[in-house]
Amino acid sequence: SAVFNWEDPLAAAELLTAEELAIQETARQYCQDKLQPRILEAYRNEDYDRRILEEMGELGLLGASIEGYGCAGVSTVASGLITKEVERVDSGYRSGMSVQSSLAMTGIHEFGTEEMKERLLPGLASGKVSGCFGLTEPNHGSDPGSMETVAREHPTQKGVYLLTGSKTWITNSPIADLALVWAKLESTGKIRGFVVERSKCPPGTYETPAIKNKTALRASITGMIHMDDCPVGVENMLPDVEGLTGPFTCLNSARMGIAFGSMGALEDCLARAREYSLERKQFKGNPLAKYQLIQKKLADAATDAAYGTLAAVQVARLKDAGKATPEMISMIKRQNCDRALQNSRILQEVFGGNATSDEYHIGRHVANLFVVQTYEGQSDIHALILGRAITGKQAFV
Ligand code: TGC
Ligand code: FAD
Repeated sequence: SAVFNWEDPLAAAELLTAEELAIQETARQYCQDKLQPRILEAYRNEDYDRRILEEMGELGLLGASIEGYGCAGVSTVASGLITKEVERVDSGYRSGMSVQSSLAMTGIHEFGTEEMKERLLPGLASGKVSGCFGLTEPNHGSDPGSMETVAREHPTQKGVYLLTGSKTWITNSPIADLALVWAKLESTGKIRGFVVERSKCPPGTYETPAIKNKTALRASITGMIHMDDCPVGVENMLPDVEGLTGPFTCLNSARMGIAFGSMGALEDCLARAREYSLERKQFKGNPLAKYQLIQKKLADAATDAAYGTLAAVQVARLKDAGKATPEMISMIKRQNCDRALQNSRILQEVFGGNATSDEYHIGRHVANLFVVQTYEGQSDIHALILGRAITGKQAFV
């Protein structure tokens, strides 16, 4: 007979294939055995271990939903479950994976030439080559369509573009071997994607200073990209896309990952708060878990995690069936990030003063989830995307 499982209250596992469950288990084992023991020191020291990408590559976790080119070719659901397991440990580790897989690899896979895919994707899939994604600029975050970075044709060298401009808040930029950078073509004013390979940039044309002393996502390295007439050959310009459709197609994939990932972080907060509340006693030897107000906090978090996971699985299935729309992805990215952030803040209260110690992990998730709610389209921006779809009225401008 059916049994209630607080870790999967609405039995989302019933919706998964045996292969998807096996992939999730592989990812979970890796994350719990190899990532969890590293996270405290990484977060304290603001240190991202570059080897993590190679470890993930060896397990087939990078670009996992891509077919061929050294990638695993699994379902969007399986890929989401991998993301969920990584973010159960830390949103910063998931960030490092997202920019490699969903942003850099997806862009090259969707819009690159066959030659480009064969040249670049296997290295990225193995994690031996690291990638990042440069869209946001110092003056243009929520409104990337106003970007100032330009690509102009080299005055004398045919087939070469010169990129000039700055990108900021770029995950992995200081360590990335290549960057998928979005710039406006000077001749047309249209946004195009360029793969900038660090090793091919002359000194002084491409700099990637780190942004230090972050208050969140400290186990992920973040930086800027400054380009000053940085030469990029036409063979590294994505040929098949023009305009914001390019970066947003990559973002559809990454936002889907975040919808799953944020639920992993929330589930970790819930499991830790539950355990703490069972052990901690206040007032006549009663565990906190016995008090109604504590139980409500746990019930709310379990409910939101269960609903959010079901919604993510549904939209991922629709994506594989070719029936998902960007608005659906906006809805689950927004809702799951909002609920993860809100519940993690409430669950933090269960720990009392101990929440202040990083050894209880909850404060780290809370700080991280603020960023997760902000990047890849801040929550209110997704509300406006949905509002536009519901009313037909544009609120941005
Ligand atoms: P809008 O008029 O809406 O659209 C312009 C063109 O783009 C197309 N498009 C999409 N295509 C595919 N998928 C989507 N989701 C799309 N959304 C829009 C659209 O069809 C149109 O095409 P065309 O051919 O007609 O030109 O453009 P807008 O300028 O009004 O956009 C406004 C808005 C708010 C929707 C958009 O700019 C937005 O989403 N802003 C949020 C910015 C954002 O998400 N930045 C993310 C940066 S990357 C990042 O944060 C990585 S963190 C990674 C990590 O560490 O995990
Ligand atoms: P702004 O656009 O200035 O927005 C500030 C506030 O105003 C937000 O709350 C926003 O919702 C609100 N707002 C803006 N416009 C409107 C409006 N029309 N109506 C109502 N409210 C509005 N970017 C990349 O390209 N690549 C990366 O790898 C990457 N990694 C990141 C890693 C970290 C740690 C962080 C913090 C950010 C990263 N980003 C990355 C950037 C991220 O995508 C942006 O920070 C985000 O899109 C928001 O842009 P902004 O910070 O410029 O905020």
